Amino acid sequence: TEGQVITCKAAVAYEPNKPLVIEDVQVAPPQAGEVRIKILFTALCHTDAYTWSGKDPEGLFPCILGHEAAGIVESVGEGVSEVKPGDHVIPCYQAECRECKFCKSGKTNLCGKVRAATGVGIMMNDRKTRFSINGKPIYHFMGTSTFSQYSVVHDVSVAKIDPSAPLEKVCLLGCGVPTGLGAVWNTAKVEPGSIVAVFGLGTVGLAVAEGAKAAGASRIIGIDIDNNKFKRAKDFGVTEFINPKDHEKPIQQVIVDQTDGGVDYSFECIGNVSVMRAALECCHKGWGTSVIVGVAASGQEISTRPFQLVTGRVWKGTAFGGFKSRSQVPWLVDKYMKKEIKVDEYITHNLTLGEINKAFDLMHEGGCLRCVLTM
Ligand code: NAD
Ligand code: AHE
Ligand code: ZN
Repeated sequence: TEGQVITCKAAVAYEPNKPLVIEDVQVAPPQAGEVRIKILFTALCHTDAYTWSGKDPEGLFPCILGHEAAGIVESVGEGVSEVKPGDHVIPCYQAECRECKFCKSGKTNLCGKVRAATGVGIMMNDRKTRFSINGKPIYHFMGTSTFSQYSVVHDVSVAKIDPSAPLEKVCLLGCGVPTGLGAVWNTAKVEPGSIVAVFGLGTVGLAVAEGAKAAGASRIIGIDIDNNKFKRAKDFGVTEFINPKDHEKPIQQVIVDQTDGGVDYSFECIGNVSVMRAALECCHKGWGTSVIVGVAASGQEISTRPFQLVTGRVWKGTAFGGFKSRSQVPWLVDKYMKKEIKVDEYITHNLTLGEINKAFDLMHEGGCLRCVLTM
């Protein structure tokens, strides 16, 4: 198949919120600096639902969504040296070129090399897409487009992993689990004994709890409006639960009252700007740090009294948990293989690519964490 157009199945999003359509899609061969991957398993992340909803200013239609996956390299374009056909890989929406201003700064995991192209659904080389249906182009998404049996990505967006790792599990290391763990370890740098609050107990929030437990947090307060999330949360390290619906007072007040003035660290893992405010305001005066992980819709803005920051609270954000993707995803896979981090426990459902609309429905039902699709 090397050098040839491949026709395969993919789930195409034609319009916001309209059911995805399984189509025969033509996938062009990889050009210079590109890699064509046979995607074997993909999970769904809340961010896919967000872009599908039409609220993402970078959302373009028609497109192929999906960014939490694992597969095997089918072929590589000119000049690609770090991966070869047959390598087991995880596509990374957050690239790492090791050469740009961002990569060299040592201060961030963001990479500037291909971001302008991935934000507008095209490939850098010729500013076109590699997906089409009968000659009509289909946009890429986040530089990954994993809801397709084959996808073309930039070489700086491919992490080569241990070939003995089970791809049907480690696909989760493409987004949600690293994001939560890294928010705690890299962005907040939670210390032993800390009191932590996690808003939203989906995969990202539970990974925050898991990371906080590993960091030695003394209390991990989980907040969610879905009581179904509470049962499982204990296994991930949550020590106490609060459902804001059970309280009349604002949730930040409830937490401040229960923690002698507030938490050391809080994490917003929902994408709701009023919860972001509550997450900041439940932090302890003088040092409490709140990390925004959730992605909020276009037009939404955060607000608080500046006094909250004047009196020492810190507001931060994180993308992919601050992990450098190509360097650290393989390390996370190794940690999983050594049973040092959970992955299997986040997978509550398994379906096939053909059942993808059902998988999105599940996401909005109580209790679902990750649904992994077999391609
Ligand atoms: P999810 O839908 O599985 O989990 C969200 C949880 O929040 C659910 O359990 C839901 O019941 C709960 N929730 C909703 N509204 C609430 C409220 N008002 N108060 C308390 N709980 C509430 O989502 P996920 O896949 O875990 O992703 C979480 C968020 O993180 C999303 O916004 C996603 O887009 C974002 N995300 C960001 C990054 C990043 O790099 N920054 C990476 C992955 C995901
Ligand atoms: N296009 C969106 C931005 C969405 C966003 O913030 N994405 C996160 C990853 S979410 C994964 O589930 C991210 O990595 N952001 C940094 C970046 O470079 O995109 C919007 O709202 O504009
Ligand atoms: Zn994601």
